[in-house]
Amino acid sequence: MSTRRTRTIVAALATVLLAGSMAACGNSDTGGGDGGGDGKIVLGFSQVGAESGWRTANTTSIKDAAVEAGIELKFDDAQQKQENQIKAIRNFIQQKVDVIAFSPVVESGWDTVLKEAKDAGIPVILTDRAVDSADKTLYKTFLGSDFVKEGRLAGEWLVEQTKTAAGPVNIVELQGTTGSAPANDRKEGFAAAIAANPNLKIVASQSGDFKRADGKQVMEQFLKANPDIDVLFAHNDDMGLGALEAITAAGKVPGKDITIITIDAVKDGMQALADGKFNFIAECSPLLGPQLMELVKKVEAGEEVPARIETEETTFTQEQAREALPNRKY
Ligand code: GYE
Repeated sequence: MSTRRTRTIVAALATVLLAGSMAACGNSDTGGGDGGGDGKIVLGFSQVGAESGWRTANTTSIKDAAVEAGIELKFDDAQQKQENQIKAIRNFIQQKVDVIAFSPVVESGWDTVLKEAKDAGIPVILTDRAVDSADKTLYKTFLGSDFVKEGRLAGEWLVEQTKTAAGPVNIVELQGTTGSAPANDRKEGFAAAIAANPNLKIVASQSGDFKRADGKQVMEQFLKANPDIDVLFAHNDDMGLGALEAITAAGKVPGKDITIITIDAVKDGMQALADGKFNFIAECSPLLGPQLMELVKKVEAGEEVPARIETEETTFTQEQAREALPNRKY
């Protein structure tokens, strides 16, 4: 056989093999779903909304990570409404996506739609926020933070700071979205941490829906009703940032007259902390995208995944915020 002919046969064989392996790879990627068409895994993702800096960073992380992982993302913004999320999930089921992921706006009321996804054979991943469903087989895994711990870390810092306080310490609390896992859990963790100190008193506690404008408005009411507020505990940076405006407008100095503790550690929050307007932040990382895409690939391939995967987080004082801020990604 001539060398030329041998080379042609080898080249032809290689092409066949390559095409074969590509087709095989395409088959495994499409899994059970037929939503993609081009062999990519199709992920339906229902986001809570765009209520905070945390949420914006989370959305960016998820969209970027999907591109990076070669996953086709169908993204829906529920505008903080559970009914919109349920509708989006039903749409994803109808479109036969390969995997559904969502960040449930509140904890309760998901069993019916989760059952529908399960019956359709579409695996569901919870990300960021949890559900209170008793049936744990309705979803594959949860990826997110320990919100109770975040609240506890915030409370423990306050206990330490007020160890030598002479009189009572009056605390107001801006809660996150009513019924949401982070609002329930952060409240619980904070309350548990300060429970043994009877001089630490929560004098008012109300939802600001994790939004800046609501944080401002509720803080205005708090200030009117309570002349002696010593501490604000806000369940996220954005509500704390809104509250800053109300505090300043009331002629008080944030960070001095009123000690401010928040959760998240997004850029604007970290800036307020570095500037001395906030006093302490417990971090909650929104950068869940890359880990989520890994999980999507695994559950789509039918692999076992851990029931709960928690994000590693830290806390920041003013000093630490000044150090960390230049390298902060979000
Ligand atoms: O802390 C808040 C956002 O669910 C952890 O939602 C998330 C929370 C976050 O609106 O800023």
